Amino acid sequence: MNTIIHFISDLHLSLDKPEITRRFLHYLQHIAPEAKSLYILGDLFDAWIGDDNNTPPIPSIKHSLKQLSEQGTQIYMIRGNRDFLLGQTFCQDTGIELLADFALIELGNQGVLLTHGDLLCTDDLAYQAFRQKSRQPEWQSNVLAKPLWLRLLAARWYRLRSHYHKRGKTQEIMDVNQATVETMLHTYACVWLIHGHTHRPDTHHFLLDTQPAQRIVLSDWTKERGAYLSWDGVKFSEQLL
Ligand SMILES: [Mn+2]
Repeated sequence: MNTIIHFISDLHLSLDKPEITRRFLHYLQHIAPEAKSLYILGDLFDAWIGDDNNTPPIPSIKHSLKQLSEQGTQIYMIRGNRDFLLGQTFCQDTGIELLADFALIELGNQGVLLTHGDLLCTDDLAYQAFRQKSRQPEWQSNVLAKPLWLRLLAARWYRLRSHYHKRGKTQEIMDVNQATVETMLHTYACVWLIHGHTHRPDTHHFLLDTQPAQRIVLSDWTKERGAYLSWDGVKFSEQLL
């Protein structure tokens, strides 16, 4: 029985980074089919302005995702802070199943908590306030009702603004808050956590009460390299592309 499971996040696919799109299409066509399941833990796209946007490179990405799911790899997705507007139409077009912001899965009889990671960065109060506002149905339907050209323009402006805002924030504020990590592990009664978002790939070992716990941070993708975390049924390994 196939027990291989892949995890990826933070590809930030966009028109101006064709190397990453190329690498991702190669991954979907030649590597991901070995996996029983693929979990995409958010920020697959650098910006998602609505499922009605089919400007490049979105059609080729959708096509390869659909091919992969039709070949038998079940694809799950947790939305990130960049692609939180991704909706059911995209999922129907690709065969992806959307998961909640926190999802508990089981690997080798161990509960593993999955999340994008932005909800763990509770020291960034300004971001958390924006997040709360932008998850309201009224806020989202208001945005999605705008014409596509206006949303494309707004996304460019938002990316510039985000770059500008980040410069003023310390590294600590933009990393996860350890107390929040422990609260979530307690809530879901497990000791393993996998997330992305921070672009600080690592495996952190710590004690949750008296139990050994671990937090795996996935790699972001750059022009130079991509990466996926692979579970082979017994252990994890990071594979570079
Ligand atoms: Mn993110």
